Amino acid sequence: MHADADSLNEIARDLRLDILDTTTRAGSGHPSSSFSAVEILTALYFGGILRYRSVEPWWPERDRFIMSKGHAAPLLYPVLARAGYFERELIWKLRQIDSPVQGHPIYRMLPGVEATTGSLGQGLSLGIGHLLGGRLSSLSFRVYVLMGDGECEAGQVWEAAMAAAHFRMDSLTAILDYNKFQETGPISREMALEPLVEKWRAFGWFVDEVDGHDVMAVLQKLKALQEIKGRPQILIAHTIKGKGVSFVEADFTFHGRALTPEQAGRAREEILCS
Ligand SMILES: Cc1ncc(C[n+]2csc(CCOP(=O)(O)OP(=O)(O)O)c2C)c(N)n1
Ligand SMILES: [Mg+2]
Repeated sequence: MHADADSLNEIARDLRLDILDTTTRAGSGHPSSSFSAVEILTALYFGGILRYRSVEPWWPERDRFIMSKGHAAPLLYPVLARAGYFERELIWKLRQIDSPVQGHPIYRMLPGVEATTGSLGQGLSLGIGHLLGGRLSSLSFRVYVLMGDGECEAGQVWEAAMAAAHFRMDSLTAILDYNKFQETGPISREMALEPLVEKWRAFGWFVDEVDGHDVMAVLQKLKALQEIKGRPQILIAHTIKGKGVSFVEADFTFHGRALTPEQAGRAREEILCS
């Protein structure tokens, strides 16, 4: 896929506007968590990292992407629509009763969603399950799992980390949206994760770090990780929760709270000027 910095940054900007507009219209959702991972998903889906066929969503050889931090669904839906999995009109039904675009992604309700997520801590285990299943069927796809840093406070993440290294899963890449905040405050205060690089290394993983808002850097790092043999890899992406809108970046209480129409107007200006 053709991927230059200008076109990817343009996609990232459009995705931020979609997150803003759909959550504001819904009157709820997680805009700041979604803004945080925009460049990561842009690199994965539109930078040529993930192998997928949106017209054939169950293509057995497809790479799997699991949005383990499922509350960032307002980012996943416009990404999947743009990738061609379904009509864009659907994104406006975010969080409506009976709509397939719920507040958290639901497996088999929407093409392109590889796992039901939202209960934090489970996505890495689900990714391992996909890969073990793939081994039984002699399929050689890759699995990418996006996790939050607060999510890494869940014990299941570390059980999965241990298992992936045990099974020598070099087709597994975790990406950590390391925005330093969870729902109720800074990670360092709620449940410190540092030293994070050393922890993942100790669990047998190959670890790299990146500026999670530099889309070309994310792309290059993800490409390089595809060459690592014998070990699962994690890309620790340093991000800013609420990235792109100054007053959301400055206020962690925007977690799980939509912007008002007036705030959204100001946010739109900022995103368009970035
Ligand atoms: C098992 C579980 N516990 C609690 C929650 C409630 N919850 C939703 S989002 C969130 C914070 C997640 O923080 P982080 O993983 O850092 O994601 P961010 O929004 O910062 O990207 C919490 C505690 C949940 N969804 N699942
Ligand atoms: Mg976080």
